[in-house]
Amino acid sequence: MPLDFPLFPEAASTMAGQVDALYIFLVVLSAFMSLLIGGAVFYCAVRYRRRSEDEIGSNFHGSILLEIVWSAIPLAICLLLFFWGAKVFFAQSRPPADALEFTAIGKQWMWKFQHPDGQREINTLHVPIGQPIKITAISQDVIHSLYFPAFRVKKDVLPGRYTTVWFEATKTGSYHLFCAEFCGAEHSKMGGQVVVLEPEEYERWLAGGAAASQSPAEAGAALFEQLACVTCHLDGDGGRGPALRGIYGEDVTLNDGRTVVVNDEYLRESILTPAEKIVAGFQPLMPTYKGQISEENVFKLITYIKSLSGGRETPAGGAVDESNVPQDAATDAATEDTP
Ligand code: HEC
Ligand SMILES: [Cu+2]
Repeated sequence: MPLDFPLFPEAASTMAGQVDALYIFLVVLSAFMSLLIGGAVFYCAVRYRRRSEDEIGSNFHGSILLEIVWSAIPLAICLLLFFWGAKVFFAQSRPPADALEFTAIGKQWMWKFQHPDGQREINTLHVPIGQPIKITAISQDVIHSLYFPAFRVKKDVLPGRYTTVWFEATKTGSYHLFCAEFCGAEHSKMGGQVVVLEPEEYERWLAGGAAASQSPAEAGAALFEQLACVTCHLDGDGGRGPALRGIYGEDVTLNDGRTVVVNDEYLRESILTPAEKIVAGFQPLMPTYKGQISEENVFKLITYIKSLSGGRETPAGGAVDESNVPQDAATDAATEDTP
């Protein structure tokens, strides 16, 4: 094998150039400053060395101009680094709105990925080129960190909290992915490959795999019935719990007057520890599902709730006057609409 010792991993995402430019600037700046200061120390030590036993140093009264110059220039450089770093940080932290939504679960010692259509993989991830990919990740046990060196993105994956990482691949090929947080005896095995494909190839790959029988939203809908969520959350008002249609991305008012945005994190908390945040106007009677629903299934329920967009569907034809219908019948009509 020829000598294969690259200084940098391959640059295969839209982020790679930005991260490398900042990194190289920092290295060059540090090297320049070290040489400048080290050189000046060495030069002065030699040039102004004590030449005879009875030599007395000359007085030096300072220079305002010099003080200003060597304060202002470093300040300007630090500010440049701050704003430049912030710009790259924001670009990394804000996935574009049209990103494909993947999920990842880290556990000792593997990565489980799920594609938007429900296809699943372990330690390997296939993605299409030229398309922003957003991965919402959570850990099932200890802290892990999802790292794609060729894309120059890395994000800690924590138990009990969602984090997201996004990238857009710019080169087809197969690249490493790693867990970058020491997480136990077999941490070093917690890695694999991310395979970047042309969009048509990706479609073919999706079609060729053991096709997911259900989309995550469909699987979530099934769980919603199995776990009896439907008994309290009707597709309309009048249930013991709030209707969930169209809540995603909206504000919800809590019984203590606070307003929170319904996002993935809020939904997860509402399902696992409902007592933490009680929706205004409702009783804290939702059972806690902590420890009873796997992270995979929480993802599915969330995807299902997200898929319930738009206004509420009125029962068949919308002509049912609920006041004339016995309570049970109205309930049935509303539940039937739940996909
Ligand atoms: C016994 C009735 C009951 C069951 C069963 C139930 N919930 Fe709830 N749920 C409630 C009530 C009441 C609230 C409002 C009070 C609160 O926030 O805890 C609520 C709140 C929620 C919220 C927050 C809604 C909002 O508007 O902010 C979500 C999300 C939710 N439930 C999801 C589920 C899921 C998913 C299941 C099944 C795994 C489920 N619930 C099972 C009664 C129930
Ligand atoms: Cu790990």
